[in-house]
Amino acid sequence: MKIGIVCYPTFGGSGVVATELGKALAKEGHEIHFITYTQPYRLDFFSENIYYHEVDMVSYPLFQYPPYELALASKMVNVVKYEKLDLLHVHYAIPHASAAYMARQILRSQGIDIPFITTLHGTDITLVGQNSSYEPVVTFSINESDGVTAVSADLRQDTYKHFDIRREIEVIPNFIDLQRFKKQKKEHFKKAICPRDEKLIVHTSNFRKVKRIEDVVQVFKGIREVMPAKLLLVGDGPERERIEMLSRELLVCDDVRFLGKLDAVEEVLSVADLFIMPSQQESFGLAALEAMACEVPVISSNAGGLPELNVQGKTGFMSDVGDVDDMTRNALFILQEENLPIFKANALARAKEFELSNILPLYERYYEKIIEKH
Ligand code: GMT
Repeated sequence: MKIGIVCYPTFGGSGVVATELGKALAKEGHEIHFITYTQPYRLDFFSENIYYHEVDMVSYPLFQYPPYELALASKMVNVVKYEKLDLLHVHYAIPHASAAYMARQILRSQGIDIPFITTLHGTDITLVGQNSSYEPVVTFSINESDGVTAVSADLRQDTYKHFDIRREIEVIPNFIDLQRFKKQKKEHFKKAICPRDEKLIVHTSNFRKVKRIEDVVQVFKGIREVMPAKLLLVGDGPERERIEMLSRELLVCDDVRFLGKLDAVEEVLSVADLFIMPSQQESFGLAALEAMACEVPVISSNAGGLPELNVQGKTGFMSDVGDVDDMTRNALFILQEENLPIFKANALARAKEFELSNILPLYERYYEKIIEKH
C-alpha cells in the first residue's frame, strides 16, 4: 500500500507511535509518505520506502496565527495526487483530522477518492478536544473519518462519552519494538549515578501538568526515607521549574537529576529499578510500556488506559490519582530484594504482549478493510 502519515514530529507519544508505525510498515514493503512540519525526530535514516514531505508555511504580516491546517491540507492534496497514495492515516485529531477531511473533499472535486483514518491518542479527546474552541470540529472530523482507531478501550469509551460520535472506533493498542527497548548492559552508567548501589527511580514525560510530576517527587521522598535511592527525571516541559523548586523544598534535590530530553531513553531504563507514572490522565502510557520492555516495574495511577497495561500486583501497582501514600507503600514493596526480580520478569512478559509484530498486522488488516469499504 502507499500510505500518507500525518503526525506531530516531536518527542510526544503520538508522534513516536506514528513514526515507528511508518518505519515498520516500510520494512514490510509498504511505501510510506510522512507529511509533517519538520522531520520526525525518530526518522533520521535512509529507507527506500520512506518519503518525507515538509508542510510549507508561508508567513504574511496579516497572519497573526499562520493557517497551518490549510497548508497541511494543501500538502496532503498534492502528495496524494502526485504520489498516487491509497490511504491517509492521521495521528492526533487536532488539526490533522479536519485537515484530512478538507484534503479528501478537495481531491473528490478533482475526481480522486481517497479514504482517511484518524487515530485518537489521548489529549486530543480527554483535554484539548473537549474545549468549546475545538469540540464541533473534532466531533465532525471524527464522524467524517473513513476509519477511526483509539489506542485503548478507555479512550474509545471516553470519546463516545464526550463527543456525539456515530461511527465504530477500533481499538489498536500502542506497541513496542523489543529490538530497541530491551535491557542493555550499562553497569558503568548505574555506577556513576548510584555509586553506593542506591535504588534508581525513573520518570520520563513531557513535563506537563497532566503528568503530576509533583507526585513522583513525593513518592521518591517516601522511598528515600526508608532506603538509599536516586531519581532521574527525563524530558522537559512547562513543569520543570516548579518541580526543581519542589525537590529543593522537600530536601531531596541532591538525589534528583534532571536529564532533559534524551533520545536513547532505553539506556537509562536499562539501569532503572522502578518507573513512576502518576498521571491525572493517560490514554495508554507508552512511556510505561517502554520501561516494562526494559524490565522495569511500574507504579502508576489507575487513570485512563493504564489498567489495560499495568497489571496490579504483577507488573507493578496502580493507585488512585494523587494517592502518594499508597504509591509509596507499593513502591517500597516492589523494591524489596525478594520482590524486585519477580516484578521485573513480569514487566517484561507483559511488554512482550505489545510487541510490534503483534500489533502491526492489526493496522495492516484495518487499512485493507477501510480501503475495500471505501
Ligand atoms: O503524553 C502526552 O502528553 C503526549 C501525548 C501525545 O499525543 O503525544 O501522548 C498520548 O499519546 C500516547 C501515544 O498514543 C499515549 O501513550 C499517551 O498515554 C497519551 N497521553 C495522554 O493521554 C496524556
